[in-house]
Amino acid sequence: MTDKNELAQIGVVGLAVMGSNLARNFARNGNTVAVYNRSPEKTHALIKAHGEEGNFVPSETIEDFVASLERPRKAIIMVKAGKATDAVIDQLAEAMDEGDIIIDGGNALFTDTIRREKDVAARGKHFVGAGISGGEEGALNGPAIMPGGPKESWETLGPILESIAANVDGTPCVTHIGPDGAGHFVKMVHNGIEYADMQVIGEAYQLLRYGAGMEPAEIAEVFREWNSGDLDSYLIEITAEVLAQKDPETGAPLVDVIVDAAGQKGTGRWTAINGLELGVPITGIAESVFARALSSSTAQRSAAQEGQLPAGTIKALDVDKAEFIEEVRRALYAAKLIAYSQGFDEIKAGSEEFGWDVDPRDLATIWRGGCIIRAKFLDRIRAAYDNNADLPALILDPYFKGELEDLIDPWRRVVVAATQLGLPAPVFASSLSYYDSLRAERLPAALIQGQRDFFGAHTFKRTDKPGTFHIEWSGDRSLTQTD
Ligand code: NBP
Repeated sequence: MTDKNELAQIGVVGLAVMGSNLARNFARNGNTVAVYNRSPEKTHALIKAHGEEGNFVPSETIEDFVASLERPRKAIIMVKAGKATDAVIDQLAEAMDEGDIIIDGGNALFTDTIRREKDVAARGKHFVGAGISGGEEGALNGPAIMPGGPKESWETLGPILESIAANVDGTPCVTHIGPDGAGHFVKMVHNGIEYADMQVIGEAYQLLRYGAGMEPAEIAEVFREWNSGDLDSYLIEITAEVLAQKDPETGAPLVDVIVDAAGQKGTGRWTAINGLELGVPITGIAESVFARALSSSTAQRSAAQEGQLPAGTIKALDVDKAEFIEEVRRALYAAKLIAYSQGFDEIKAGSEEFGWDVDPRDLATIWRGGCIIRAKFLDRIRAAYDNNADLPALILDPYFKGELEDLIDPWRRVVVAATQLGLPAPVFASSLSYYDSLRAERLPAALIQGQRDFFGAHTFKRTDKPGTFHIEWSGDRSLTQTD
């Protein structure tokens, strides 16, 4: 149903797949929705195909669109991230009045969001950068939404966003994350964790396929079973679906006909870059981004295969298949736990750096539904932060420490097995090194400090007394205290 005279509670600009699904979600949940797209064909197509699902108010100009919104006006931008978003923000800010709210629901870089909020605020309007996860299906049926921006915008926006968000145990998967770029920052790290989660699942598959010699359909059954335990999650569920799928053309397992090169241009890469900038070791996420980059290094890969780089001694799997499957499950669980723990570390560091005061419990709560990393496991993460909001690391929560007791030995054995089988398991292995580094009483950083003092007089601290010291390396090797 469309009615040009009715004022809309919310508007959506950009009616490609995400925007039109979001608009339908608003309409289906009782909101009157103003809709506008740069090229009117998409607006017409939406109204033609779905106009009966609720109240839509279509417009062909941005001015008409703005005029069709009730005050304070609320418009969500769902256009291509980058320049298109800036162009639409400018048009909306021009046409809107003081106190109106512009929401960017695209995958913006959080530093762009910080800049945009400042610009829009200077023009007397509110700007909210909101991360939206769940892909097309989530946008239509209930995404997880991570809005940043001013708290007072949340007061106005909260109820309408709650009306379309996913819902778990009566709790909507949306909450105000923090000021300015907090929402897009958290969405970025969510996607980084998603990269790592997908990569560890991939590594488990690789080991079962080429280590234990299992066929995709058989591995699909294993993943189905895993989905009923600790690993219960959307990503494990869809992995089983993908592995069970046959290619409609050849009848071969679909996974065997898909080119094994994955892209890494967006939020995963940003998460890794930001981890480096903040000095947070998000090894699982960064290795996942590198694993995708390596998969796409087609020329190097084919040269390495043709030139047959030496493999060394490869040993066949020497454990029982059922036992190996269970050990791989535990290694996957452990590496996943590390990736989440590191992702939460990055959020904590970002929150401190930018003064956002992000509550990790909120994230564990809203990520339980709607988004790509939704998982039973998030209930445990929520409980961990409920018990202690200032946990130094998620893996130090008593429940997860208990889990690690059961996981650590299989995890070590699986990393050894992957090495002996000559199979890559970059996140399984690097996560274990991260874990052992955290546990280690002494790290080789002491030696590095010694080297730095040797070649650059960078000085060092001592374990036995305060102060900063230097050795006269090219002289008599005496110790001097520099402060
Ligand atoms: P796209 O990212 O493919 O963008 C297409 C839309 O942008 C169309 O409506 C297009 O209008 C509009 N647009 C462009 Br391009 N340049 C414009 C300009 N200068 N002025 C006005 N409009 C312009 O759409 P999408 O896949 O629906 O994604 C929308 C946003 O949601 C993106 O930021 C994306 O990163 C984010 N997101 C997507 C997913 C997903 O699963 N796809 C998930 C989560 C978040 P036109 O029709 O006139 O060309």
